[in-house]
Amino acid sequence: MKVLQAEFVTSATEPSQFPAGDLPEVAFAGRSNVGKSSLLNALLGRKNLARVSQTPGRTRLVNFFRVAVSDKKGAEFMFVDLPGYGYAKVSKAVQEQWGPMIEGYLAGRSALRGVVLLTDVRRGEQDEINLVRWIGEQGLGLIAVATKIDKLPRGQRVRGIRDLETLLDVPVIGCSAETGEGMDEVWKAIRTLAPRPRG
Ligand SMILES: Nc1nc2c(ncn2[C@@H]2O[C@H](COP(=O)(O)OP(=O)(O)O)[C@@H](O)[C@H]2O)c(=O)[nH]1
Ligand SMILES: [Mg+2]
Repeated sequence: MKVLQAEFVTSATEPSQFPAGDLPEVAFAGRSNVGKSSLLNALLGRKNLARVSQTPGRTRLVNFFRVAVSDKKGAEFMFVDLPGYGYAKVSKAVQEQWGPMIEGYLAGRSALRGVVLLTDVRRGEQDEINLVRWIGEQGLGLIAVATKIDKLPRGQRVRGIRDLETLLDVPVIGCSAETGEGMDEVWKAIRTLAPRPRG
């Protein structure tokens, strides 16, 4: 499989600005700074299509990217980079505005097939446990990913991923946007997710 095309479509701060939704969508969700934009870039083989920020909590927009991959039939879909949650330095008012926006998108978007939920392999908290459950209840597919595994010494990675699987009670794919580890596995999961309507 090859990525034939990856292009930025639009940024939205509210649902009225979302694009038509005529392509199957895969959303990337997770705490601020967990590596959502980096994973998206790594999957697409692009350096800075989704902006990677040095300052956590910066992206307040829902960013849409049109993606085409080579396939027997050919396939097109939309990747959606969601604003991160849970960054303490962002004012409470802003956080309270984010939550409903993201929740509204995830709950109401009919083009949405599933969510890639990112958790730092060294963290994983109640927020992620709640999200896993909630995403399931929404009839959405879930791909749970442990990010930044390059930050763990090799000997601790399998254990780190297993611990996260135990915590979240779902299979977890270990990833590094830095080294490219796990990208094939995530792609495979996305490809099985994308054609299926939400149930
Ligand atoms: N070592 C390492 N750093 C990463 C990885 N993914 C992201 N980062 C770094 O983590 C920071 C936040 O990344 P970003 O993609 O902007 O996170 P986002 O806020 O979830 O979109 C940046 O400094 C990235 O360079 C990874 O797999 N390994
Ligand atoms: Mg980002």
